[in-house]
Amino acid sequence: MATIISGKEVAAKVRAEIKKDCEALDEMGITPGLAVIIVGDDPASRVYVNNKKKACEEVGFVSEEYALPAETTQEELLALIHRLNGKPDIDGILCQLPLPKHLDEKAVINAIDPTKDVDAFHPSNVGKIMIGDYDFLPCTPAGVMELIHSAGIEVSGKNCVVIGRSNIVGKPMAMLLLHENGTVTICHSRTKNLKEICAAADILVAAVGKPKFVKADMVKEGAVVLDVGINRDENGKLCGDVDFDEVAPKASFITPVPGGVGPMTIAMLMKNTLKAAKLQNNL
Ligand code: BQF
Repeated sequence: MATIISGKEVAAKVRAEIKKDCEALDEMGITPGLAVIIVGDDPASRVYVNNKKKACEEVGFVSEEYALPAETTQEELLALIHRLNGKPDIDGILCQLPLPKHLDEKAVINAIDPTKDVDAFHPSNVGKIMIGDYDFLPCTPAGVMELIHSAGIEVSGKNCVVIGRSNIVGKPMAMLLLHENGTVTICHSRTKNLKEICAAADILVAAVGKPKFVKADMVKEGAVVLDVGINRDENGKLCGDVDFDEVAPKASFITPVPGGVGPMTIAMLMKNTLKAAKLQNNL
């Protein structure tokens, strides 16, 4: 039976360390500030934005919410971002995704000052990650790596399989595992023999976006299983991309949903915001 890695607990430790750092900045008259933009009223996005604001409050950052109506134009949204780029008390800027479909996500990401890009979605930050010389790591992959480290798991030389190839999770996740000398395979909707490839993984990261997609026959005995998914099951209950009840008995380590990768995503956002505040102040 697997050891459950509690993202909830690890995230609380990370936030406590950030809070200490923030108190040290406070003595220099610096308070990290995060601007969170939300467009429209998607209920999941509302929950995520609230989680981010609450975390800011806990660690001692100032957060500013910019809640824009769903009808906001591209020009209005870009104008807000430009204003925040020039606002000295704002160190980090994020625009909650997905955006209503009349808005251009790529243009929005490109508009954010890379030194304030705490999601690390701007092409210049993505490029830096690829080289291994970065200021910010994307929050979810960084959170997964922290969970791996917290459990004392060695990545070097391991067979790592990432299911999912999004720009936000799958691709950067593969890159971070590669930086730690994992042998990395990325699987996706066109992958042949997905089951066999997953079943050969020592470290399996599920970022598919399908409830309980990973079944016991896709997991090697003793594998480490990290579940990035946030879905609702047939009863409307939160569940991951991994069928936890089936897979947990086979795995050596597994992350739950909720309380696994999710809280780490938020903790890593705080880490990036702290870093951004240090960068803005030449520290
Ligand atoms: C937990 C996200 C998909 C698309 C856009 C804690 C979060 C989630 C779960 C959270 C997510 C997912 C976020 C738990 C932020 C993670 O206890 O299990 C926190 O707030 N997340 C987001 O901002 O955008 C998303 C998933």
